[in-house]
Amino acid sequence: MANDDREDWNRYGFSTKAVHAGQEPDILTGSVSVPIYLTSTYAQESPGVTKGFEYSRTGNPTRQALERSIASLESAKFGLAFSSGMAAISTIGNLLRSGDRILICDDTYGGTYRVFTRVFSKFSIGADFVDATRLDVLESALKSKHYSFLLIESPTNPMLKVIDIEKSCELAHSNGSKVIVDNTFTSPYVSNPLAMGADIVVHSTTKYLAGHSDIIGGAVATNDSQLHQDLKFLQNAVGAVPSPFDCWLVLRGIRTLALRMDRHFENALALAQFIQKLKEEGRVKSVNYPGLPDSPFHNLAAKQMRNFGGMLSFEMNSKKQAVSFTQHLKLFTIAESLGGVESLVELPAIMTHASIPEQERNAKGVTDSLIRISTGVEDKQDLINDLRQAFKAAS
Ligand code: P1T
Repeated sequence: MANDDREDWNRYGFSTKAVHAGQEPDILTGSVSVPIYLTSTYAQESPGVTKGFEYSRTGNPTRQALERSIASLESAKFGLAFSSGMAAISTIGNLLRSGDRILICDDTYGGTYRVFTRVFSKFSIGADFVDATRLDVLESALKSKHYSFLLIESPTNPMLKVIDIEKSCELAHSNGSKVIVDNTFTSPYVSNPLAMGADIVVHSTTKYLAGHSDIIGGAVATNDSQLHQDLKFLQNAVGAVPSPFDCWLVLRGIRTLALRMDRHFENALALAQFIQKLKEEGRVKSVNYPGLPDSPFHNLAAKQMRNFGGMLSFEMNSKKQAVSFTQHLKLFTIAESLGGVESLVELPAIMTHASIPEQERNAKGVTDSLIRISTGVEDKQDLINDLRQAFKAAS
């Protein structure tokens, strides 16, 4: 199919959309892989007469393909791509004016906490944090002040708490706030927040969407044409856009997203069950994974997620033991980030969430002995064996 032939991909299943939407054969050459348009500018027939593109910060055909793909995966009318997840979040933050406030779920990526408490705060934009897993607490926070936006992650990073997206959206909307859902941890295969009432979905495409730990990128999707116009204006005005090559890498990753997410889940569940047994033996303090039947978030997760995802965290008995455990792992790389084909392990208190003051971290359960795992797509028995030997060596 030629790429000006706008097929309505929404009639198809997720995997079909992931392979085809935005990635139709090139209309000029038939190229089956989306061409990488490495150009900053475009020849104009006469001043102001273009073929739809004038300058690559404003628009680029490879980026446009990615934006169409992301929109289709989130069943959204509009998609926009950015140079990082933080660039996408910061561009959304630029919708706020001095004096406005944003309410954010209290267990959130450290960079999101940092940009609102240390950057947007300089422009008198207020940020408050709330345990949005508790709807009564969320409701009274929403009523206490006017918030332009509620920003939530579900499951949260790194405690894997699940927030009721549909009910949060109802509460926010009835109190005059719009809802942004950071869908990075699940990917659009596992959860579609716009269908649950969210106004904006944001992604760090660095993670599951690209899937191979080789780029930094971000994306936004919405059905609201005013929000889309405002964000598109900011995308060009602020200029935090991805390179065409990075867009192409995300497009390539997206084609196998469904396959990878099924395997990430299968492996994460096996690891969580293994760690749960260690907890029963008293060798681990707690394990956070919504796929475990005794997780307090299990029923809600089963209702609003296609599967329980590839992320889990657990608390060991001491920081020393936690550090030693990570050092003894052979297949899990000690590294920040998540969502790649390879398994990663990290200590949020020292690594991804170090920007959150210690007292606040501890109050959220992000203690020095908390370990977070991003489960890769390796053979699950090899991963379990690796955990077993590292636990033994660290105890
Ligand atoms: O790293 P970047 O592409 O800018 O994305 C930021 C971001 C946004 N939202 C969530 C939920 C995230 O987890 C991240 C980045 N997170 C990590 C690097 C991490 O290891 O948790």
